[in-house]
Amino acid sequence: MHDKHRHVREIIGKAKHIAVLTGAGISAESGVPTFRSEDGLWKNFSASELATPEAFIENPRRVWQWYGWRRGEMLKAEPNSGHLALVELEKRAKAFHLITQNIDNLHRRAGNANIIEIHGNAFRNRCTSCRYLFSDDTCDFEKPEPLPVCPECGSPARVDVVWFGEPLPQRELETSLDVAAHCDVFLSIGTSANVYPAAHFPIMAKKQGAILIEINLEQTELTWQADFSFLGKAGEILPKLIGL
Ligand code: BJW
Ligand code: ZN
Repeated sequence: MHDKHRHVREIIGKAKHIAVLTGAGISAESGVPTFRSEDGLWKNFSASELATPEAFIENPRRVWQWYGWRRGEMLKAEPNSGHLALVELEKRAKAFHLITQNIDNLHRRAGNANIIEIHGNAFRNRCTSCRYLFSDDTCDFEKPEPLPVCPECGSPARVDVVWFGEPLPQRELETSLDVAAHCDVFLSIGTSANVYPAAHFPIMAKKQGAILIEINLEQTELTWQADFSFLGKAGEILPKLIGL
C-alpha cells in the first residue's frame, strides 16, 4: 500500500468526528448515470434543463418521464464497494455524518443510518399544493394516464427533490452546516463540487480546521484546497482508506 493511503487511513482511524459528502460519482460504479457526463443525458436534455421548477411548469410530463427513467436506473442498481465502505466507516467512527446530494437511496439500501439527504429523495413525492409527502417508485410515465396526484387533496404531485433555484430543506441544511463546522475529517467523494450550497461544505470544514480528503476520477474545483486528493474510483479507493 502507498504511504499516502496508509497515512490517510491513520487519520481516518483517529478522527473524532467524520463528515462525508457524496455526489453522483459514488453511484456511478453501480450503473447510475452522473449528471455532467454523456451517459447522464436523457433524450439530449441536460440535468440543468430538467431539474428546474420552470421545466416542470412548462412540461410536467417530460420532467416526470425523466424521473421515471432515472427511478428505473436507480432501482436496477445495487450498492457498490464504495457505499459498503461507508457503512463500515459509520460502524467504526466515534461520530459520523453522511451528507449526500444523491437522491438514489443507495446509501440507505447499503445500510448507513446517519444520512442527510440535502437534495431530497427520488422515491418520495410531494404535493405541489399542501406539501403532503408520500412514497412512490412508479417508473412508467410514457402512457397518457394522469400524472401522480396528492392522495390527500388531489393536486398535482412532484418528486420531492431540490431543483436549481430552490432552497435546500431547512433542517438538512442546518445540520450539514453544523457538521461541517464541527468535524475534524471531511471526505468529499464523487462530486464535481460545483453545485451550491453543497460545494461550500468541504471548504467550510477546511476553514474551520478539518482535514479535507477528496476522492474523484478527476480534478475538481476543490482539489487544490484538499489536504489529500485521490484520483480514481471511489469503489476502489474508499475500501483501502478504511482498511477493508
Ligand atoms: C467519480 C466516479 C467514480 C464519476 N468515483 N468519482 C453560489 C455560486 C454560484 C451559484 C449558486 C450559488 N448558490 C446557489 C447557486 C445556484 C445553484 C448552483 O449551485 N448553480 C451552480 C450550477 C453554479 N444552486 C441552487 O440553485 C441551489 N439552491 C439554492 O441555492 O437556493 C437558494 C435559495 C434560498 C432561498 C430561497 C430560494 C432559493 C439548489 C441546487 C439543487 C441541485 N439539484 C440537483 C438535482 C437534484 C434532484 C435530481 O437529482 O434530480 O442536484 S442538480 C444535480 O447536481 C443534482 C446533484 O445532486 C448536484 C451535484 O452533482 P454531483 O453529484 O456533483 O454530480 P456530477 O455529475 O456533477 O459530478 C460527478 C462527479 O463524480 C464528477 O466529478 C466525476 O469525475 C466523479 N466520478 N465516477 C469517484 N467511480
Ligand atoms: Zn395535497
